[in-house]
Amino acid sequence: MRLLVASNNQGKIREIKSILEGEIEVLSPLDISLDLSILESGKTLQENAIKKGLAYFRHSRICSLGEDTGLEVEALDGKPGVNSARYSGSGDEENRKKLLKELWGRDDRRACFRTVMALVIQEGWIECFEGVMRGKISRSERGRAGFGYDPIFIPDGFNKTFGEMDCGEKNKISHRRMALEKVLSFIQREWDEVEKFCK
Ligand code: ITT
Repeated sequence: MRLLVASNNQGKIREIKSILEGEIEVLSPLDISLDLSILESGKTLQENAIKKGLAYFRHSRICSLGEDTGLEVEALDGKPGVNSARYSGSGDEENRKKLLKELWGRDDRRACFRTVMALVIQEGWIECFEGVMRGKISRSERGRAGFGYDPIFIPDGFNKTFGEMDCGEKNKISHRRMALEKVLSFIQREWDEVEKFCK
């Protein structure tokens, strides 16, 4: 089966390719020379995931996986959430700085990463899956691995940030891994129907 990752985020694509290695042939937009820019205007992660998945499917006719991820911080009433990519109005580094500043002096640092994936099998057949990783926001940046908010997120059960883990370690436990396991078991369960569209 071939699956197109409907994303321009190279960090995400790397992780998805690595998690699905040996199971599914994963393509990135670059692999098929597709250059799309999708406006993430949805109010929910699911809306945005579907929007991305559908847009890539319509341009490629290849089964596509849209993904939208948000970091939800308890003390900020779930923000930045669906606006995580645009939190500071600038890039990843500014986003992390802004979040650390907002939480400065606060003891409640609980947060979670939530990923919603939309598997677009054909026009009119879309399946959504969610993965959640709970943890807390560190007091400062630690580690350079990963991408996005990884250097300031400590997953539950660990004393280090995702930024301090090698990618194999993050990929074993992450929100993305949990959502992808659901995607895989759906495809295996429904293979007789799915293969008609996704081979
Ligand atoms: P696409 O829409 O092209 O997929 P994006 O970077 O806009 O790329 P999201 O909207 O899903 O993707 O990401 C929201 C933000 O959360 C963005 O700043 C990401 O860098 C960050 N992010 C997503 N997954 C992450 C992860 O596993 N670890 C750390 N940060 C992550």
